[in-house]
Amino acid sequence: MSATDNALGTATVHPAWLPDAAFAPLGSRRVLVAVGPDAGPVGATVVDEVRRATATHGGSLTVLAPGEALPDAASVRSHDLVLVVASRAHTRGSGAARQVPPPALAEQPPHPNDPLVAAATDGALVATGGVADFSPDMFVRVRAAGTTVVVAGDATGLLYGMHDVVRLGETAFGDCAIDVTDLPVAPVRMLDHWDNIDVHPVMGQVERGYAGGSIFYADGRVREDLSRVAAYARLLGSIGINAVAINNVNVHRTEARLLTDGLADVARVADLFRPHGVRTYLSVSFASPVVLGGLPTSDPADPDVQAWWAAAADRVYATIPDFGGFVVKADSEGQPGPFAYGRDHADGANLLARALRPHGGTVFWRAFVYNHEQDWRDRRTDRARAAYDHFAPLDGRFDDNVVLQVKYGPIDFQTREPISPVLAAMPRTRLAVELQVTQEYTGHQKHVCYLGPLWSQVLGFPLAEDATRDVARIVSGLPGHRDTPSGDLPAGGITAVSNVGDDEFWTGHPLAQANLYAYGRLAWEPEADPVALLDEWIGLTFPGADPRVRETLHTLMDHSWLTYEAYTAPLGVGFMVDPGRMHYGPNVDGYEYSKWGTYHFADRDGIGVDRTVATGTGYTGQYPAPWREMYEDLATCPDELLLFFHHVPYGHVLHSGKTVVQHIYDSRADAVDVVTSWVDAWAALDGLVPDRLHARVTERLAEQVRSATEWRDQVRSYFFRKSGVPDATGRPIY
Ligand code: GCV
Repeated sequence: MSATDNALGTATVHPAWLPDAAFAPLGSRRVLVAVGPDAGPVGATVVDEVRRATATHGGSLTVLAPGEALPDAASVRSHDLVLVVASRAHTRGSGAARQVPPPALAEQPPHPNDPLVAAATDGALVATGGVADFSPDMFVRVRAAGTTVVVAGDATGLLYGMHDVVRLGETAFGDCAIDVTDLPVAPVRMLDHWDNIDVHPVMGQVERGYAGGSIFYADGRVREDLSRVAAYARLLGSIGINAVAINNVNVHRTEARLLTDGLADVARVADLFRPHGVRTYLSVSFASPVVLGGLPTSDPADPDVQAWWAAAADRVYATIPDFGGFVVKADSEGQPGPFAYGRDHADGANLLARALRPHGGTVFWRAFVYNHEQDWRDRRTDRARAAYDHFAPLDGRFDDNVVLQVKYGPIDFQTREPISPVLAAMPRTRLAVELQVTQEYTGHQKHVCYLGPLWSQVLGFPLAEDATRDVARIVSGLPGHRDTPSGDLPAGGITAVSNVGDDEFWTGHPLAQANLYAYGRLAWEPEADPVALLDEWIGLTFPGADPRVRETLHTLMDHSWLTYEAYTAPLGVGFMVDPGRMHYGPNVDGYEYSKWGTYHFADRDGIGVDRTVATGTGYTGQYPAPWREMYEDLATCPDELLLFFHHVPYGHVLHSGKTVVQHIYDSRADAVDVVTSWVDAWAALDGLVPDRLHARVTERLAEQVRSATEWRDQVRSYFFRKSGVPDATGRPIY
């Protein structure tokens, strides 16, 4: 089978989760689309998608143009699917409406499509007043007397509702289809690209990118042919992503100019994202007034600096009226920031926010600020403490168009970290949690590592308000105790670093597409079951495949994050990756004597970092109850985070009943056995999935087995040599 090959036998771009065949159930139906007078480019996308699907699969499309006379009820109901934009009475923050009934609604003038909704749903929606209650992006799907009806308050809601029908497939047209009201929890669902225009001598074209070159840039400029961006925008719109930052947060000289000379090119990119409901953002350099404007300073208090940013923002919005805003990495890993002028990060962020404010733009200001020039001999400085120490005192000082973007853990996207306490410490600040879809620390898209379960744990972690308010609720402005009125809690969003490049399969490892898919779906619905989302991805990506495909992919992927964790750094200690190979492969002491501040402190007696208040760095004290007490106490600290919080002897007995060192020995060896078993399981799918895809995964699995074996042998041998404790199972150690 060679579904990715065209007639000439050469590679085409893989369709990811939107192959034509996934549209067959919708495309074989009689579909009526009524997009309303203000549907704009997103409304046109809905029409185009349905046109393409019905042309491919033999259905039919009726488009009801704005102002056109409404057909009678019988002809409306002769359609199998009606997609309609109806009235939207108010614009509540998204998320909030999922949990809290909307307030009483003011009288609204009737929308031209409301009678159509009444006809299509046989009066069901209008009778309940349902169509009046839409918030942005929301849709309602009902099944009424043989017709499936999707009603949305705006065109993006309709796009999301249409893709919901695609995901459901035949089920959407069955009489047991369940009526749903759906809307995203987080208002902003963003992807950040760490793409450079110039190929960076160390980091390459895409920093921490493992899928080829950039889809945006080639040969030192924005690509002429942006067709990959258009296809990417379609993928993102289908999973509810609504914001994309198109350049690296490490803003180098050429990329800084996107804000000025490059605006026409940014506009070309924004034109491609817009029809899919995605707003474009730029990463900008805090030093822009100096670097681009020729000013002597970038001090936030300087009136010329303020005027420079205001003029820069004016030019951006004159070119791209729906521009999203800026992403900023300041005073971090060498990037310029307000500290140089004796200002703090609220001063810095507000400077940019005030320039964007007249245009409705937002600053995503990153909290990833720490000392990367630390002396490893200095045992009091703890990198984990840094973001909280810098930002928690600033709560309440940020303007309301600033979102503070906080990595999910206190260090740096490790396979296992505790949740950042910053997310609980700033109730008067709009917060976004930052995840990493690109697999910097999780196998560089050479290893199968499905991250949905990790993100699900992060978003569902009940960090605040006596463990009632989880991370998703914090970043979405939802209260913890379900009976508490929401009031005006600040909402930021969910953001992540993309894993996409110009690779034929988008993500290098074809199975890493599932991470991009799951990220978008979890950002929409954080409570979704990540394994169910994986199943959804399998169904869309391999429509009509032999059942063994689904089964095998679950075998490989469901627990692959835990398997990856089990052969790499143990019990939450983190890192142990090789700095010389861009964080790929094992190097137990790779960061032990460096300036970056992420250590394990293993000696002949024990391992781990003492971050307790009683005897360590005091980091546990940054958490609210009950987490502070739980992490502080060795007896209650969870095994998987033990070495993040405590330094313990190798003979310390875990809750699992094993000693620390025997756990290290066993789980590394067992995990490699698991990975090795995947090779045969995958080989059995030869002929059942596209040939090129099968070959690519086969090649990557071979590397995963090699690399996991290297991890196993180095980590086991390292700890045997340090501790002198033999492996009770007698398996080989070197
Ligand atoms: C874009 C880590 C990565 C860097 C990245 C940085 C960040 O340190 O290794 O490549 O820089 O995080 O998130 O800014």
